[in-house]
Parts: sequence; C-alpha cells; structure tokens
Amino acid sequence: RSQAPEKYEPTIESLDKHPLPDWYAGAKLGIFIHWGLYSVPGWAPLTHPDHDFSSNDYIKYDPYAEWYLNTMRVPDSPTAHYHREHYGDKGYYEFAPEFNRESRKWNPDAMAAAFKMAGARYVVLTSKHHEGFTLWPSTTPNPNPSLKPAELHAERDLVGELTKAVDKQGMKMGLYYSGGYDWTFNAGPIRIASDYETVKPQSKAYGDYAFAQIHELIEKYHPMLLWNDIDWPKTGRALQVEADYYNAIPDGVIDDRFGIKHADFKSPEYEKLSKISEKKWEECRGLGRSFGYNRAEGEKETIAPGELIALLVDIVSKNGNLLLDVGPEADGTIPPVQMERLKALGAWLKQNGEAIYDTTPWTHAEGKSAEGNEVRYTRKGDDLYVTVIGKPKAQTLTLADVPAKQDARVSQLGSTNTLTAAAEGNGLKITLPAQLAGDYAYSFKLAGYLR
Ligand code: FUL
Repeated sequence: RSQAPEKYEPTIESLDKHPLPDWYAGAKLGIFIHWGLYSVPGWAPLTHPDHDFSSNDYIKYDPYAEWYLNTMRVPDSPTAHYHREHYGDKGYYEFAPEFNRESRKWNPDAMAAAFKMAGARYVVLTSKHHEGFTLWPSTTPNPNPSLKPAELHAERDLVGELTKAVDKQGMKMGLYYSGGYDWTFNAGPIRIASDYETVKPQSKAYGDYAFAQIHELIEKYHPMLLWNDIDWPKTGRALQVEADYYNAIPDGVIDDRFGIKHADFKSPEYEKLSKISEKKWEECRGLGRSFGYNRAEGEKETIAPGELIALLVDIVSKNGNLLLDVGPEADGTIPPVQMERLKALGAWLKQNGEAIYDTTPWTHAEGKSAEGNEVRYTRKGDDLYVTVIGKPKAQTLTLADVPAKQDARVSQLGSTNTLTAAAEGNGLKITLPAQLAGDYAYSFKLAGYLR
C-alpha cells in the first residue's frame, strides 16, 4: 500500500501515489444505473447478443438502448425504423418533457433499498450520458443554440436525491460522466468504427464545459467513484481534474477511462478476465445486453440467476468487483426481470457473502474438483473459502489443489453443519452433508487453514 501524499499534483507520478481504498477493494458488488432521455423510448434491437464493438454492423444494430439517439440516425437501422413508426419525426430532445413528467413518480429511497437488498455496497449513476442531458440541475451553460435548458437538464435533482438515499442505506455513491462523447457538442452520428474517434468533441468550449461540470459534481455531491467514459477531452485538463478530485475526496476512486495513464481500477465491459489481475478491476455489464432500459428484452436476454452468481464469484476470485447495471424505465421502475435477479443475488449473498465481501484472491482463483465441479477460491486472514459453482455432482468434494492438512475445520456458510475433511493424496477431500443449504453456488469455509 502506498502512502497518500499530503496534496495531489496534476502529474501521473503524484496521482499514482493514491492508495486503493479498502472500502472499494472489499466492496465487490456495485449497481450501475443508466437512466436518461433514452429511457423514454427504451428500445434497441436484439440482433447482436455479443458485444463486438468495432464492426460497422454492430453500430447499426447497437444493442445498447442508451445509444438510441445515435442509432436512430444510422440510415436504415432498426432503431431508425422503430423511431419513425412510434414517434414519426419527433426530435430526440423532445423526450425531455416526458422524462421529467415520468421521473416525478420516482422514489429514490425505494430504489436505494432495492440495491441494498441485492447486496450492493455502492451505486454508480449516469450523471450525463453521451446524449448530453444531465440528471442534475447543472449551472454550466451549454452553448448549443438549438436546445432549451429544459431539454438539457432533469427537472428534479436526480443525482442529489439518489446520493442522499444511497448514503442513508450505508452504501457509497459514485457518478458516471461521459467526458468523451457529448452529442450536444458533436452530434455525429457514429456510423462506422472510424467515427468513434472523430465524434469526440475537442473544442476549447467543450473542454471548459466538461471541466466545469465535473467540478460541479465533485463539489456538490462528493462522489466516491469518478467513473468517466470514452476518454477526457484533450482541452479538459484530465490531470487537473483527477488531482482536484483526490484533494477533495481522498478516499474516492477513479476508473481507467480518462485516457491518461492513471487509474485506481481497470474497467472491462462485457468481458471477463481469465486469471487473477494484480491491478484492481471492475467488470461492468447490464443484466441483459444493454445498459439503458430496453423494453424488447425479457427473460431470455437477461442473465440467469445461477449464471449471475457464478459470474460474481468468478470475478471476485480474480481481484475484481462487479458493477452490475440496471436500466430503469423513465419513471424509475426497475424492470421486473431485472428485479428478480437482484433478489436472487441478494438472497445468495445473505447466505454466502462472507466468502465474497472483504476477501482477497488466494494463490490461484480457479479449480475443479475430482468429481467434476468448478470451484473458485477467496481468502480472508487465515481463512480459505471454496465456492462450488452449481450443485455438487457427488457427496464428496476432492480438491487436488488445496494442500492436505490434518484437522481441517470445514463448514458451509449459512448452515450449522460442520463437515468432515481428510487428506486425499496431496489434496483435500471434503464430505458434504446429504442436504446443502441454498442454491446456485455453495461456499465452504476452511477456518484457519492458511495459518
Ligand atoms: C460504454 C458506453 O458507450 C455505454 O453506453 C455504457 O455507458 C458503458 C458503460 O460504457 O462505453
């Protein structure tokens, strides 16, 4: 652990002295929220189940509903057709009155309670996505002459209200900000992969705007995560932003999407790591294929509870956190298929959370029992945790990669059973009870095993 400096300077060297805060390393689960004007139409095609960002066909059939404004302007895209059919020639920013009307119904305390129930320790909200609409009453003037203030900012202070509700639940609040794209400054559209770069506004006016807005966010809401996206404008003084942020919130964390060489964590998207990463990382993905609300998604497009739990266990064993995204409807309702997943995850964590929260990776993450079960390892102090993915295939669990030890004290989390274990060759063989508590994945504690 590095020693935090007295004051951070706008240099990579100084920023790199920022120690990774324990709260973030131990949190393991955060909830991401993509909420904005795109939540009103709430639609994207289901053509591409995977996320092969660089193909031009992917851009035309983008499964990300929060990209609606872009995709509707790609000629002949399904989103262009959908928009024409449902809204005629209505302009995208004309969704603002409906968004404002609908979001009046939103109950921030109920939303925060749902995330707490799911077992999350932090929340990250899109304060401004690529569309440029802000979820707080920003005081930084937007020079776009074709948009009225009411089309640029939410009527309620959604950022402030959620921050309060999340704090009350004892979770940490973070903010996403799209520094790289702002379609009120450079409207694009992005049609082919080479447009990804050229549609980033780099004017002095935009750099100043982004700089002022992120300082508003820092000063007003004290976000514990500063989650920028798509790089920071070259004119926006990224190093200064990060130094100012740490000086205001020394215990906060910064992602790796500012386009500079400093980050508290890496942020793979719909992409798992295959082994333990020394650098802290955080996987982000939607419960379905999109971050923003997509009304076309249902049961089939949404990750199954067992897969979701296996994903979390896998990520944590490799030094990651999971930033799991929900896409609320315009009125703040979390779609029922997504809510069900949050409940399943919460119930599982209630039973098995000891093997997840505040753990660190062991010497290796993955293993397979002789009986054919996938397992993942974590540790805390002297205790080793083994989590079996899926139902055990036999009444024993033989782990060749857990060094044999006499008098192993093995128990299943969330049950009062003490299990027996014995050396088996160089490994360990655990005998399981006839009935295991719980579902989907089963965590076992080997107390004091690493002493
Ligand atoms: C991406 C964005 O383009 C997506 O819309 C989403 O916000 C994701 C977290 O980052 O790069």
